[in-house]
Amino acid sequence: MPTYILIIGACGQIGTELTLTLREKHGGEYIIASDIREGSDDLMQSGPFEILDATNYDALEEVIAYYDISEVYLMAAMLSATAEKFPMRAWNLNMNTLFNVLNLAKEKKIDKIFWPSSIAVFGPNTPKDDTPQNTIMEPSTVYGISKQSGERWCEYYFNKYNVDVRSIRYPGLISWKTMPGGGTTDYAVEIYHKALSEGAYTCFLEEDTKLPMMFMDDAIRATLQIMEAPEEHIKERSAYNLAAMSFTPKEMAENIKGVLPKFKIAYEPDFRQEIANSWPSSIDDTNAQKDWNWKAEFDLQKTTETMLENLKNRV
Ligand code: AKB
Repeated sequence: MPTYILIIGACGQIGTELTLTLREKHGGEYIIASDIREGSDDLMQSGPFEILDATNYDALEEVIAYYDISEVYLMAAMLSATAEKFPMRAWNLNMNTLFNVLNLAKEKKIDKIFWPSSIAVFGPNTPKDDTPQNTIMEPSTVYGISKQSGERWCEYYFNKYNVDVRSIRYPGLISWKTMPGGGTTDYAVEIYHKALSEGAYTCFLEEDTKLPMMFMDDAIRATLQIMEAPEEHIKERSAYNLAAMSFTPKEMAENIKGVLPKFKIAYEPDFRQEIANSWPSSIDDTNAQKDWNWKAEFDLQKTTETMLENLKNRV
């Protein structure tokens, strides 16, 4: 029997690439994309698409019943920078969509869930370097509080109701197909666009702010890997730490200069600096390596080459 998969938030930064990859792997008709707005042409044309507000339980249940969905990837969320501006909207979106999906699994209407967590679950009192899987968290942002609460609820639904929910703490994600929106790590994508279009970029973080980052291909691979792992291998039912590389805006700019020697960077930190200061610099992902064989393939150099190569004909 084929497995029908629903992606919620399919038009976002991760959702777009995840949908296209899953469609390539399983066939377009089995992967139902959904969002509150329409997405890119390749997404809209490669398989079924539903306009769906996943905070509405009845609407979500209807789509799940109609397509006989068994797996849900819940990628809709308000990210860190936007969430600071709209705390209640962020809380409602990030938590209600998660509860809706968890409750559908509790009711046995779906079998398996992927829900993304983030390095934002950590806070200013967390050890900054090689942040362990289990440590002090105390997030200080609206987004981080919602992600940490979400992790607690995922673990609770697994323990109490045997809901098969799996999660990763994504670092900042870098991709050329879709722009990020409203995050603190967005500079690491904007910089490539501006390097090509204007030869210069003004960064909203200070030059020495080191954050964990990952190229999108690695993030998608990790997502599919954790979802395909045998159930008994998933030992963390909150969310797994996941790492690939860590760098500062200055290091990134130097790296870009290796390809575009005339590139110039300036720094004008704004409110996002405080968010970035509260997050780890690097992440220890030993458990993901051990439990489901995680290994990143993209470092900063490979990321820069791939981004500039793919963006040069688009920007
Ligand atoms: C953000 O910056 O808010 C996100 C994240 C690290 O979860 N990219």
